[in-house]
Amino acid sequence: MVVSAAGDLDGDGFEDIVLSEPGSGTAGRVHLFFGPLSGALPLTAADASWTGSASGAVLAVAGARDTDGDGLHDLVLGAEASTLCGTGCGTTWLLLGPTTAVTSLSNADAILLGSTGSAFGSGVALGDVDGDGVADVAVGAQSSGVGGAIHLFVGPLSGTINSTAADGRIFTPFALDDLGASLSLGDVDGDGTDDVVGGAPRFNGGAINSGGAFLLMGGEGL
Ligand SMILES: [Ca+2]
Ligand SMILES: [Ca+2]
Ligand SMILES: [Ca+2]
Ligand SMILES: [Ca+2]
Repeated sequence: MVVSAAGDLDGDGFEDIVLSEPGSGTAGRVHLFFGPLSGALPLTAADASWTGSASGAVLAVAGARDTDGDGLHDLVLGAEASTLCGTGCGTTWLLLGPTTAVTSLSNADAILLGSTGSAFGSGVALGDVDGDGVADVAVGAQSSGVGGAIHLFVGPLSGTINSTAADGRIFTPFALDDLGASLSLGDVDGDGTDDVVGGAPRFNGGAINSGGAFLLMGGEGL
C-alpha cells in the first residue's frame, strides 16, 4: 500500500489523502478520502475509489499540485505492470480536481502510455519543472532503456499521450540502475522551479546494487 498526501482535491481548504491498495483483486484499487479525517475508517468509507487496470495494479500515487491552473490540486496514478499499451509497458493516469468527477480511470483527464517493457509509472510526481507556474508531470519508467528513465510532461495535459512525446527525458547510461523506480519533485535550491530527485535502487554506487539518488535542477533545458 502506498499512501500520499493528495493536497486539496476538492478546494475546501482541508488536505486530502489518497492510498493505493494493489492487492485488491487483479487490478488493485485506489481510494481517496477528503479531509479532515479522524478515527478508524474502513476503505468502504472512501469518498472516491478507482479500479486500476486488470493487467497491473496502481502502485504509485502523487498529488498536491495544480496542473491546469484552476486552483484545485490534481492527482497522478502509476501502474508500472499495466499491459494496456504492450507487455510491461505501464500506464499513468492524471485526474484533475475535483477528482470525484472521474468514476473510471478509462475516463481520466489524461492517460499516459509507456513503451513495451519500460515499466512506465514505477514512480510518479507533480511539480513545476519549467517554472511557468503550472505543475508538470514526471513519470519514472524503471525498465526503460538500459537503466531506467524519467519522463517529463509539461502541463496542462489532456487526452492520450505516449511516453515518446515527453517534453523531457532523463536517463542513465548505466545498465540496470532502475532509475525512476521512485522519484520526487521539489525546489531543492530555492530558485522557484522544482527540481527532480530520481531514485535508482540498483545503481552500483558504493557497492553492487547499493543504490543512489540523482538530483537534477529544473529550469531551462528541462
Ligand atoms: Ca480537501
Ligand atoms: Ca487542477
Ligand atoms: Ca510547468
Ligand atoms: Ca529549483
